[in-house]
Formats: sequence, structure tokens, C-alpha cells
Amino acid sequence: MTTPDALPALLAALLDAVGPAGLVTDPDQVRSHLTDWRGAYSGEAAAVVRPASTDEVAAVVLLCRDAGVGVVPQGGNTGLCGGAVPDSSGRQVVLSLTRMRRIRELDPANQTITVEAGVVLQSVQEAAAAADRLFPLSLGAEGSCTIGGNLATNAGGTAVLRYGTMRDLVLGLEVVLPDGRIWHGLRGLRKDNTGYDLKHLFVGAEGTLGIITAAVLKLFPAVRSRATAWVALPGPAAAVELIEVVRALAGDRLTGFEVMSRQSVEFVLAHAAGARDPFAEVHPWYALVELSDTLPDAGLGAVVETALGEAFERDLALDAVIASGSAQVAALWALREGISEAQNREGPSLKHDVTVPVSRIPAFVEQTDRALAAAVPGIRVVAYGHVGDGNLHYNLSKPEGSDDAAFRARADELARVVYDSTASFAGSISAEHGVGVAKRDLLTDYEDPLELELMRGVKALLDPVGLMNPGKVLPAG
Ligand code: FAD
Ligand code: 2HG
Ligand code: ZN
Repeated sequence: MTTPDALPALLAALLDAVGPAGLVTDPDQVRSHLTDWRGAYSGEAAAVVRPASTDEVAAVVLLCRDAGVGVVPQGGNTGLCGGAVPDSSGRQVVLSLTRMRRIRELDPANQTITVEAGVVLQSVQEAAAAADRLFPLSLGAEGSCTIGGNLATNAGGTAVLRYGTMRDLVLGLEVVLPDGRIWHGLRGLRKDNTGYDLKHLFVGAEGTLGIITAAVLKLFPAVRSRATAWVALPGPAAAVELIEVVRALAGDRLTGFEVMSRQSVEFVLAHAAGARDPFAEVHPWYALVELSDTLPDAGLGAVVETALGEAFERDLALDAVIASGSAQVAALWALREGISEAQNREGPSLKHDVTVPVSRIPAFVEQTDRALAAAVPGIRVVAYGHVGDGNLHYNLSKPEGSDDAAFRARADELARVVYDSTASFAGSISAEHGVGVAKRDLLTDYEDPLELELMRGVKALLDPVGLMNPGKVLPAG
């Protein structure tokens, strides 16, 4: 790695390569690149660069390689595992993609859009809508996260049930490799069996194998009708049965099935301006069910009513409301999307983004709740998420009135409780947020050793010097 003396020369060369507009020097702006969205991870950087083209990205990577300086790719910096934040050495360069925000092409007949990595997710959704198409990835941070970050974390969100994760939505990539070469893999093909499918190496790699500079993404027909229901449930077992009831009637038109515990909703009601409980009575769990169709008058309301009728008959639902009008739809989604932010207002939020097979969610919740209550009486479990995908955000808040620092000090111990329970149900300790630094060392215990060995082999092949996002994803070893 580099000596401190190499840094001034590197900075001068970077300035030459990206120009003054590409080098961030304003201290406030620099700071925003050094700490994550939650304020849970921070570091220092030798420089923050914002190249405006793929060639500039390649030039920055080459200069950093020659100087032996690690490169930390960053998009919207909304990641939840500390992957986009530099370490504390002050000798890494943050490479922000936020100036690479061109939509290069929209091909309606091929149903594809080609965008640069720094394009904000919401802008892609809007560009697709303007062409009467749908780009389905949808998540709470969509106003600021970027396509590069979505790909690098293989983001999921609230429409995975119908459209899949980011991995399912990408057809081609352009990537700057750790040695500065550019891989021009921007193919818009739905069939291409010419050997290994290399793009999938970079999806979910969290910037450890190269820098994604552009992507070809799939588009879908625009949605012309929706039905959205908020359903009160006795517990997670009813949620799992309700999915089956709705799916049997709606098939592929079931687009979203989000579930949240009362505690999760209570935080939103307490902290989000204008949030209102749809029911007069308190219930233990809730589901947000969404159907959508490309037909303007698809009769989705009737499908939901039939599903809810069956749910009441089978005691799966305690109460329900079907949204009438877009304002009510937005209000129901705000109750769901507001949980992450609302929980932050209650002190430390210990996050565990896990998946287990959908059928095992009820037993997982029961077992883990019990173990945590024994470890920390009064602990508040904020369990919610994409239960249609088997994905729970099984987050923890301290007992009311207790000390933040004392709770934070037990984070590792409580994570073990949650992850041991996850493992006992053959689950994954990272469903959709990735590994970053947050879960890096846990992979030693929870990842198959052969899989880890293969991952290290891929890393060594593509990035033998270890310049790409050093210290992220792979545990030392
Ligand atoms: P960043 O945070 O900037 O980076 C994330 C990782 O990708 C880092 O390791 C970084 O080095 C790497 N990276 C970034 N850009 C590139 C690139 N161009 N090339 C190579 N590597 C790169 N995630 C979900 O999956 N589902 C959700 O429902 C969801 N909801 C969220 C809600 C909120 C309120 C927040 C704050 C986050 C949420 N997330 C969710 C987390 C999610 O990972 C991010 O929002 C998003 O996918 C990250 O995009 P970003 O541009 O902010 O990436
Ligand atoms: C969500 O589904 C996000 O709301 C964020 O993935 C989850 O903050 C979290 O733990
Ligand atoms: Zn999520």
C-alpha cells in the first residue's frame, strides 16, 4: 500500500484527470461522503472524486492502482451495511458516481433502458413511466439511491415477489475493472449463453470486484390498475396463510405482500407527521397487500374482496381496509415505508436483515422473540418486511427508558441470538442489504467454508492487489 508521501502527487493527478468539478473539496460535502445514512459508520478519505464519464472512472482507478490506494465506490450512500464508507486510515479514495447520471437509451421495443450508474432509482422509474413502461424496483430510499448501488447490493424492495431482485432486472453491464480496463458488457439480450454470465459477479459484489458505470435494465408494461389493502392479523402464521389465499386468486397480479408487527407501526404513528392508524382497535400484526395489472379495469378490487372474505372466514384476518383513491394508498404505504426512519428516532436500531423459507417465518419469529425476551426483558422487537419473499427486518430497539450505550454494547451478543436462530431455520443472515463491514466477520461462522473459498478465489483473480473497496464483504483470512 501507499506511503503518505504518495498522496499529494495522487491528488494532483486526480485533479488533472477529473478537473475541479470532479474533486470534492468543500468540507461539508466531503463529510457527507464519509458517514453512512444511519450515522452508524464513518471514516476518513484522502480524496472524494466524482468522475463524469466511464473514461474518467478508468483514469481514477489506474491512478489509484499505481499509487497503491484503495478505491471505495459510492452511489447515493443509502446502504445499510457500511459498504460505501471508507475506513479510518484517511488513505482511501471515495469514488462517487453521482455525476454519471445520463440515461443513455430507452428502447421501447426491446423493453430496455440503458442508464449510467449514478442515475437515481426514482429517475429511472420516471423515465420508464414517461415511455409508458414500468421499471419495478421500488424501495424507501428510491429518491436518493442510485442504480449502481442497487446493482452492487442486489437490492430487493417491495416488488420482488412479482419482478425479482436487481439481479433479475439487469441484462448487461459496463464495468471498470480493478486494473483500469473497461468491460463493455452492455448487451440488451434476454438470451445469451456464451459461457459464464459475468455480469452476475458484479451484482451483489458491493464494489469489491470493479466499478459499475452503466447498465441495461429490463422494462415491463405499465401498470394501469392497482388494489391495495391493509389487513389486521392475529400473527405471522396468519400472514403466511393469507399470502397463499391471495396468490391462489390473484396469481402473478400479487405484486407486494409486506407484513409488520404492531411495534413497528407504533413507532411510525409516534414519529411520522400525519401518520394515522387505519383501525380504531390495536392489532398484533398487519399486512399490506398490493395487486396490480396492466388492464385499466382489471377488477382487482373484487379479487381482494374475495380473498379477504375467505381470510375472515378462516380467522386469518381481524379487520381490513381496501384503499379508495391514491391518497389512501400513499398513506398506507407511508405506514410501511416510514418504519426504518421512525425506529431511528427511538435510539439505536440493531438491524438484522434475514431470510428464512416463507413457511418457517412463524416459528422463526416465535423462537427468536422468546430468546431475546429472556436475554433483555422489555426489548422491543421491530419485525417487519417483505414476508412474501421470506425476508424479515428483525430489528431491535432498547427497552423503554433504558440507556442507549448499554444497549449498543450488547449488539454483537444479540445479533448472535438472531443469526443462530436464522441458521437453525436454514436461513440467510443477509437477505437484501448485503454484507459491507457490518456482517463481514460473521461470514466466517455463517457462510459455507467452500463458498467463502470460491469467493476469495474470484476476488484474487479480478483484484489481486485488493484495491477495490478494501476491507468490505470478505473476512480476513
Ligand atoms: P451506496 O450506499 O452508495 O453503496 C452501497 C454499496 O454498493 C457499497 O458497497 C458501495 O461501495 C457499492 N457501490 C455503490 N455504487 C457502486 C458502483 N457504481 N459500482 C460498484 N459498487 C458500487 N435495500 C433493499 O434491498 N431493499 C429495501 O427495501 C431497502 N430499503 C431501504 C430504505 C431506506 C430508508 C434506506 C436508507 C435504505 C434501504 N435499502 C434497501 C438499502 C439499499 O442497499 C440501498 O438503498 C440501495 O440499494 C443502495 O444504493 P446507493 O446508491 O445508496 O449505494
Ligand atoms: C425496508 O424494507 C428496508 O424498509 C430498510 O430494507 C430496513 O431499515 C431497515 O432495517
Ligand atoms: Zn427491506
